[in-house]
Amino acid sequence: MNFLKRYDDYKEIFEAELKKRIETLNSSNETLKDAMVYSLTVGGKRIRPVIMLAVAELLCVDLNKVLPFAVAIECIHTYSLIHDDLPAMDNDDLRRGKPTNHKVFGEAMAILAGDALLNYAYELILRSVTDNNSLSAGRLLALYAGAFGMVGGQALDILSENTVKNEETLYKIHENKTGKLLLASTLVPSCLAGNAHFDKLSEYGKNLGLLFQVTDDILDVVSSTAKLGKSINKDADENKLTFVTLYGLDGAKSYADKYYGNAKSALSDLEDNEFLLELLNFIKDREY
Ligand code: GRG
Repeated sequence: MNFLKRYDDYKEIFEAELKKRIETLNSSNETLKDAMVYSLTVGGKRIRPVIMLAVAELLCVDLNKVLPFAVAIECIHTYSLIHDDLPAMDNDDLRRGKPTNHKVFGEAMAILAGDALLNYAYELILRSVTDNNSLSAGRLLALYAGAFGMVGGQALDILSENTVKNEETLYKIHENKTGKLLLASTLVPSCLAGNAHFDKLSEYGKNLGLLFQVTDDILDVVSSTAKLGKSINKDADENKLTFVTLYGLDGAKSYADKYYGNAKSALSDLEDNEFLLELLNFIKDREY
């Protein structure tokens, strides 16, 4: 199997669907639409939609059923990055190598573009609910994106800044802030297939999320702005709780190995698992 070719194939299917959705996106004014489309199309790995399409294929779910959820999760991810970059949060000027949304459109429009992308995600999901399986897929995504998941993790991250420095908090922040959307990428297709291999995909998705975050923490120290497309060394500068600030670089690398191993074992007896196993190497060895 050629992993990168297959990744690009999934990405291409996703980009075609996204383009179609953008063409028919309704907005009462062009500036707001431009701000939404700017961040949706400014680049990015599209890893969450790619995971969804790959798991859907493994579970024999019709790709047309999962594609609205793939666009929805990328809209949710994009809104979270726009809001995370705002002065009130991480205050970043660069994202994906380009000026952040508020640098181009101003703070107020960036907040509204994020809000509109989140609402659009649920509009797409609600339009594709046709049975109990698609209903439970939508419910899971909403739960994992909100206070119980990504937003809850972001809140804990902000509340712990400069104060709390322990393993339990670190794990809780990352399990939620980054982990829950990645976990949703593996579980939405399972829900669409009537909870097929739910436990295995859950174990895989949780560990993949932690692997993704520990790699992100490592890259903040060892990479460059040119490669990452965003500022580096922010975690230490801002006294953030990360795998590197808590355990040092070597300690963080050991955690990456642990989560990699756990994710791999979770899928060991699943047929056609090659792409999802190779994806773990892609995440661990990524440079951006
Ligand atoms: C503001 C509600 C709210 C939540 C923000 C996701 C998030 C929560 C903040 C982003 C902070 C951050 C950089 C977390 C590290 C992991 C992460 C989500 C990285 C960015 O995701 P990628 O690498 O980005 O998938 P691309 O650009 O490839 O889409």
